[in-house]
Amino acid sequence: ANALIKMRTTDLASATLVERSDLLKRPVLKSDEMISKVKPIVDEVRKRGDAALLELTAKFDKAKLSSPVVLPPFAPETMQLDDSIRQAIDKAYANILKFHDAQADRGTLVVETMPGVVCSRFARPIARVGLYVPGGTAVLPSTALMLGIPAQVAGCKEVVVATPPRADGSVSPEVVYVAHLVGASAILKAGGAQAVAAMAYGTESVPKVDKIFGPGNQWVTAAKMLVQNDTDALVSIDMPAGPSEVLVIADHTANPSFVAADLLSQAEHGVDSQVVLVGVSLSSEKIANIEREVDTQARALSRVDIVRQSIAKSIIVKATSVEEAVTFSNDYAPEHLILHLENAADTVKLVTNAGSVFVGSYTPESCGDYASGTNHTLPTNGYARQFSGVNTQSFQKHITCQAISPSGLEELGPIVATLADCEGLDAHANAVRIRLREIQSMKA
Ligand code: HSO
Ligand code: ZN
Repeated sequence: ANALIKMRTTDLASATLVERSDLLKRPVLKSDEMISKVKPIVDEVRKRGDAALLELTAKFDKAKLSSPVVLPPFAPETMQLDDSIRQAIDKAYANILKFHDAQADRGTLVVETMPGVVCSRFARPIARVGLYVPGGTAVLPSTALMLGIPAQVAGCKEVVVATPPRADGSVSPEVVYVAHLVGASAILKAGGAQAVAAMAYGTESVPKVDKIFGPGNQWVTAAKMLVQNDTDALVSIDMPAGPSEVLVIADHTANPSFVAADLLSQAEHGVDSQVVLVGVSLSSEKIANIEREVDTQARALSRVDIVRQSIAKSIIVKATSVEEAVTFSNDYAPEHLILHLENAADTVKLVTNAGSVFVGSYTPESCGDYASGTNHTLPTNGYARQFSGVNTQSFQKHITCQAISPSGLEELGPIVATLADCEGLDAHANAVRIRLREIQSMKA
């Protein structure tokens, strides 16, 4: 227990291509194996509904419930909080609401592609959404805010907040309070694959949803992947989620204790969390200072046992320029990128892959995790290459629309008929020509 809490160090300059690509890898996720483990659970809930859900909740969460669902208005005694906590939640709610309200697509995009051919596009809310709020080693009311607020702003009709109950059958008052703030239509007292299945298929008491959001352990992630592929469930998911991660880029101006604190704030999430420090021409003295800070600060944390394991899997990478460091970061595509750099603001333009960026030494990731306004449900495991973090538009979908006038059809119709002929689709061509003839006869 007295071993140093220390990251492994590698030099980019001397790393081979194979070593470099190893550095970019995350601790392995065994998704196939997990999917076969969650399948029986998902099938049970699908077949036997509430009865299976209640049995599984008794088994996994040790909670004996008479009903898995709580409907609003939520009883005041179930959301009693210290004033300081309630005020902090209220402030976080206001900031997150402000940023996510600004993201809502409320307008209609209109383009007249040819005279008389008007194409448009507008957004509508996804009607029914399920928000998974993890329980387990930490209760995360912040996740309820991050998922509930964009759902509220988008105008989703049915918002189910799922979270594993405590052994006494209750839900943490913080989560109930947030569910109340965001106008949730139900709290589902269930966790894991069983909660995902209940929301994907619906049960006697749980409403079926159209899209499932939220982070979770391997069971939750595997269940989300499974139901998303079932055409009977007809449900989508926000993104494939993996263990949380951060990449910090630091130069000679960085404060070693801030850097260490940022690395540890991510490392405490779970034993699978990965943190990476990319140093830009750091002296060995500076690296030693950061390492000393990591060790000292880690020992004072209540979750030191988790941190010991995640830090052991983490790395320090030595780079010789900001460009080299950012190129490495872009290849890694981190969930969170923190820039402890002299020219942090200027460096943002070089970033091509990251879930969320934290600029300068006074911008800890913790602020984005809780209350600055940005969302903390972000792509992990390298998925920042092609996914955005959860945002208001994750709760909307776009509908396109068109309206063509007779003179517009005179222009466009022959083009369409030619293309339909070319594909051998006579009925398509007819749908145009029948109208063009009508237009001609009206003119005659
Ligand atoms: N860093 C986590 C979010 C979180 N942190 C919740 C604290 N509570 C994943 O982005
Ligand atoms: Zn966090």
